[in-house]
Amino acid sequence: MSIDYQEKIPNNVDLSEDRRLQRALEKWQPGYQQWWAELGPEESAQMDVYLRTAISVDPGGWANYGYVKMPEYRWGIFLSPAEEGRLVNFGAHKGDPAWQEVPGEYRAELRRLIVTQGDTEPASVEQQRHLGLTCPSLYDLRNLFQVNVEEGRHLWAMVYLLHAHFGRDGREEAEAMLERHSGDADKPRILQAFNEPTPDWLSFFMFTFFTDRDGKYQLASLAESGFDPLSRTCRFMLTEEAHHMFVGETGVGRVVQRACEIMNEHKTEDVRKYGGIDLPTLQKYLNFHFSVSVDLFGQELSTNAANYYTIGLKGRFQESRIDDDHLLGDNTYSVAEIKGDEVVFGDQNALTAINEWLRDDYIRDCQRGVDKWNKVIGEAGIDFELKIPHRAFHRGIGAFSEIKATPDGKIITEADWDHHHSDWLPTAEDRAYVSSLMEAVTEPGKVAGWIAPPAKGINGQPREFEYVRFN
Ligand code: BYC
Repeated sequence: MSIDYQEKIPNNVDLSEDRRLQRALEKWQPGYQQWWAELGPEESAQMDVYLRTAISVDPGGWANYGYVKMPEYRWGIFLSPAEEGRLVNFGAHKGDPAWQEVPGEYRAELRRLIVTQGDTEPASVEQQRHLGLTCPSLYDLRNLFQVNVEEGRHLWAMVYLLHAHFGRDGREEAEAMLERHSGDADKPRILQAFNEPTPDWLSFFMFTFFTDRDGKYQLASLAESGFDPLSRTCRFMLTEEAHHMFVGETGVGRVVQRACEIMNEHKTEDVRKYGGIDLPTLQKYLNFHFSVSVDLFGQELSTNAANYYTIGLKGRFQESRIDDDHLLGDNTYSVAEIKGDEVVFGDQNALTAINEWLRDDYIRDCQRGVDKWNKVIGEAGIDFELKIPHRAFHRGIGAFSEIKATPDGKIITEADWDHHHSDWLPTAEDRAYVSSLMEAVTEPGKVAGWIAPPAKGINGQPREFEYVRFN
């Protein structure tokens, strides 16, 4: 399925056959471009960036690499190929043909899911807009920009659904995507993690590891949707998302590696003295980004989530691979809750526990990445283990937002929390230290002293390739 690049809006949905829709999207396009110019990557308009662009949605061979000025990036609408005879595969409509149009009775729920998903995409671009000025290498700068243009495209993906399937209120929602802004006092982004600043590159790598991974799990659940256009859109988005998590995993991995090198070279734990980021500081950043990201799965017990499932709009991760009836009427699921001053697990109705189920899948996936970082530490012969904090730690959503807990999951008093939280979360001083390391390194092949060089270049290019030209 090739993509039509002759069109003003590249697409593989035969946009030119639907003049009204095409005109509506072409009307939205200048607002998007203006938003990119104002709130996209700072001072980047003149740069030539070695980016990949989708040229087809077929597996393998979809990406084309070349220099692009970001304002000229060909943002467009790409859906994975339709699966003939696809059925709704869970909930009350299980076995019905998947919907090609919005089922009228579920319009509000569907719109809400699409708007929440869409809102995160431009939010992340806004959060990361200053980072280019302090890139640790051209390789990293290019990766940041690749992530940014793809998040921009993910906004297009959701705006297309709103325009194509929700009429006037869809168009209004599409406008509102460009009116809310990350951290804005009056019109903030919808989910809290997307209102937190991403002030430095360590935060960026943690964000792409932990928060983009929430994106993976949410998109995978929406890819199961009985609403076929949403499913197809999300399936293609997932192929792009994989690179973002690669950036996070290898980014943090390289910071870990550099810390270990400094420790071994100088036989010291005082990594900061030699311009690195010490492992305890990495642990604090990890604690912060993990806890903010697990909030994104919603409440442990959610009637919203049960409803989305029952009406066939949002499934579980890899729904069809799960061996059960895909209705979940009588099933139970083990959910963490507070009993007295302890966190215990108890069986709950599986339908209302869908958010927690997805959170569990997510936590297991995070652990796999953290294990890789620990392998780097182990291989350096250093006795230290990075740990994912307990799900009760530092929560803003759900049952645990009512209490204070240690990273091990022990419930503590407010006074104990006040006394200890600076041991667990980055302090102003930690952030100031990390921020003091952020200075742009823009000579091809050179890398800042706080991070190890990447294992290899992009698309078979050498590490010293000029991934960004400043002009
Ligand atoms: N912040 O019943 P509950 C990505 C609200 S990231 C603020 O548990 P539900 C990306 C909730 O709205 C993926 N409010 O909620 C990553 C509800 O409000 P009402 C984004 C929150 O609906 C990196 C109330 O609390 N995609 O793609 O089951 C870079 C009760 O909660 C939050 C999606 O999120 C929160 N964290 O679950 C770029 C998928 N959590 O009804 C991109 C679509 C809950 O009382 N969204 N609330 O007014 C959803 O599926 C659901 O909205 C959620 C929440 C899973 C987020």
